[in-house]
Amino acid sequence: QINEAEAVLFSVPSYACQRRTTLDNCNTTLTDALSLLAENAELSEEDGRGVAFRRAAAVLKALPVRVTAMSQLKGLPCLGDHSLRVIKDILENEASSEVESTKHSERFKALKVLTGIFGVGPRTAERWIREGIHNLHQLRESGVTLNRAQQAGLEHYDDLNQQVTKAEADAIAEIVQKAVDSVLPSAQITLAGGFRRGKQTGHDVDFLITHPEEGREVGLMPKVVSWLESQGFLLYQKVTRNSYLEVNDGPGRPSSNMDRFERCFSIFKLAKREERGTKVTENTVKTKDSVGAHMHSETDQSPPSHSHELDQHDSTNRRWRAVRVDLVVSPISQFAFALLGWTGSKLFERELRRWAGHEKAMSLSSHALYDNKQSRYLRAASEEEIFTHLGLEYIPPSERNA
Ligand code: TTP
Ligand code: MN
Ligand code: MN
Ligand code: MN
Repeated sequence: QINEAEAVLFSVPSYACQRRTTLDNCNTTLTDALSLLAENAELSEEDGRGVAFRRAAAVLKALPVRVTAMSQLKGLPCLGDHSLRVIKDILENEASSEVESTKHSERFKALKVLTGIFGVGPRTAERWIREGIHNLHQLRESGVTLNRAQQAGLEHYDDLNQQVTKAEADAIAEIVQKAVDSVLPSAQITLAGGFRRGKQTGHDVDFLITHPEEGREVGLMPKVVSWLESQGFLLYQKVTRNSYLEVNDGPGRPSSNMDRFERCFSIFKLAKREERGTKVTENTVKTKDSVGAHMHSETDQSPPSHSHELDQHDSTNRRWRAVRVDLVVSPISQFAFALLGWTGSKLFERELRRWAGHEKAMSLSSHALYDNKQSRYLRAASEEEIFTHLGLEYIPPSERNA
C-alpha cells in the first residue's frame, strides 16, 4: 500500500521524443484502456482526441513503475481531465465504464472489423455501417463495389489480421534481399517499422531500400516488384511513384509531412516455416512438393499453381500465408531521414515533428530537415545527426516505443 505522502514523483519530459520508451511497460492495463479510446477516436475521425489519448498512454508507458494511486501522477505532462478520469476509474473499480461500453458497442466492433480489411479506412467503414453493413458476411452479401486493394484485403482477411512474427519478417527480408540483389547488386535493404524497434510481432513488415551511389536507386522499385511477381511472391502490389521533385511548393521547404518516396504496398505470399527451409536459396532447388512462394525457374517441372483455389479456403492445409509488406525506396542523401521516419512509433514520429516545429522552428519530414531561421536544409548522414540538429538526446530505435 503506497502512502500518498511517500508516493514517488517522476519527472517526465512532455515530448515523447525526449523520453526513452522501451517495450517493457508496467502499466499495460491503463495504456490498453487509453489506447482503445484513442483507437475509437481515430476510427471516428476525431484525430485530436485520438492524439490526446495516445500522448497520455505514452506518458504511462515511460514510467518505471506500475501506477497504483492517482497521487503518483502529480506533475506528469499530457494527462488531460478525460484521461485522468479513465485512469481513476480503473484504479478504483478495476475497469473503466467508458472503455468497457466502447469496447462492446456495435459501432466500435463494426468499425474494427471493417477497417481490419486492408484498403478500408474509417470513412469507408463509416459509410458501410450507415448502409447497414456491420460484418464481413454482410459486406460479402451487400454487393458493394470493392477496389482491388479491398478485394485482396477481404480475400486474405484472416491471414492479414494474424500477427507477423519476427521469424516471418526475417524470411521476408531474405526474399526482398534476393530481389534487390537480382536487379541491382549493392543496393541495400533495411528493416524498419516495429521490428526495428525490437518488437517480436507486427501487423506488417517495413523495408527501406537504397543504394550507396546517389541516383542508382532511380527506377528500382518497378524492377524489384517485377522480380518478386515473376517468382510468385506477390498476392497484391500497388506502387506509388515518387513525386517529391514534381511537387512545386516554391523555393525551399516541403509543404507537408507527406512522404513522397517511391513505395509499394504489397501482400506477400510467404511459404510456411516447414516449407521454407532455412534459406531462401533452398527454395529454388525444391520442386515436386513445393507450392506457393517458392521460386521456380522457367524450366521448373512443377510451377506453384496447382491447388491455390482449394488452398485458399482451408488455411490449415495451406502451405503459405499472406503477409503485408511495405517497401520504400530512398536516395542515399535522404536515407537517414527516411529511416528515422519509417522506424516509428507513429506517436514518436508525430512528436519529433511537433518538437521540430514548435521548439526549434524547423520542419522535419521523411526526406529532410529544414531550418526556418537559417532558411536552409540541414544535412544528415545518420539518425544521430538528426537528433543533434534537433537539440535532442539520441534515442535508439528500441527506446522509441512511445
Ligand atoms: P506501421 O507499419 O504502420 O507501424 P509499425 O511498424 O510501427 O507497427 P506494426 O507492427 O503494427 O506494423 O508504420 C511504420 C512506420 O512507417 C511508422 O512510423 C509510420 C511510418 N510511415 C508510414 O506508415 N507512412 C508514411 O507515409 C510515412 C512517411 C511513414
Ligand atoms: Mn510495420
Ligand atoms: Mn500499425
Ligand atoms: Mn507499414
